[in-house]
Amino acid sequence: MNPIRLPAISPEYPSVEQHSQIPAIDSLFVRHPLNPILSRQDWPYPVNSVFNAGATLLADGDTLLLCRVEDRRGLSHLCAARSANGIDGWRIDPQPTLMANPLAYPEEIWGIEDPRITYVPELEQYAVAYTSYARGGPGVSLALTKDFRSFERYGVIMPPEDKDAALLPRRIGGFWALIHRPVTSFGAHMWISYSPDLRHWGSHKIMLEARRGGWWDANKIGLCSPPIETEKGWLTIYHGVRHTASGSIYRLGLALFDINKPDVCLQRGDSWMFGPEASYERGGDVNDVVFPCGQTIGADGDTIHLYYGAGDSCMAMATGSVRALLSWLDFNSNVGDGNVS
Ligand code: BMA
Repeated sequence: MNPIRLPAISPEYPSVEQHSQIPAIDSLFVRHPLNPILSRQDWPYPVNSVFNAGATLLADGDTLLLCRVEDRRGLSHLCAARSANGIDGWRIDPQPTLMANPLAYPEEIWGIEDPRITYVPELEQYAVAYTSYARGGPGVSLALTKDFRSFERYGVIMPPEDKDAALLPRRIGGFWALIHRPVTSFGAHMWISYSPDLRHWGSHKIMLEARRGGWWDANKIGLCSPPIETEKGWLTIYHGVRHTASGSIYRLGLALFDINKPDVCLQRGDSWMFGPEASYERGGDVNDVVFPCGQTIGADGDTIHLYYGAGDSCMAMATGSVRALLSWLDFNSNVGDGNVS
């Protein structure tokens, strides 16, 4: 029998002096006082809920949220909201921006969900990776757009069961790279796949595994917002799901991947660093869910505006710092033992 390996607390437990420099876990992301920033009451047409929006900064400086909007049949479409400050004064498209089109795309018969937006300089377009939902389960679809008014649809690029996908903003070793979360008999883990043309995908590699047992990310994990490119690597926020007697809890963790080999995990936080606490996160159509699909980075290159769906009902925002997240990871990650599950 193999010896039992206990997860270490930290590679080197910090000294008292170092301790004062470690960002406190509860201050890594600070909720905006105006939360929730968007909900169904704001919508120009009748809907059930507004959540899990992709986010980006537009060329004119506006923040765009491409929201998942669930109608009162229970089916979702995407609708754009634009704001000068990313907090209020939202201008919401008067009609759905991107609707499921099941005649042309039967994989969308039960709607489209959870978009992640990546601006791709080489294409001078935004790539929107979203979940398309049909009888076979959820799959990953892709569309390109210049303006969030017209879209070039690529259809399903990863068959069911797969979701939580985002494109990296540039080629890696000459190939486009897509992070996604297939579910296999082996579990619900994060994978990365490569393509020469955004249509044909291969060289699939596992990036990060769900842990097991009592861990907060024991039952499923998936990418949240698209990774942030930093000089230390791809800084990546992911969600972890823990099943409990009263349902699932969706919380957020942090990992850092090699800039040239994004399937190589350099650091992974042991603890979750943001979880459902506010009333709009603890109660909703689905309780105890924080689910970011996008962020914008401030003009200082450091401030993160993390946009997240709360309780599958509304949109909220929390502010963080790239530097603080990287520094927290330095003291709170264990790649070797962090994968002990
Ligand atoms: C996931 C996705 C998300 C949703 C979350 C919590 O599987 O379907 O859209 O927010 O569950 O219900």
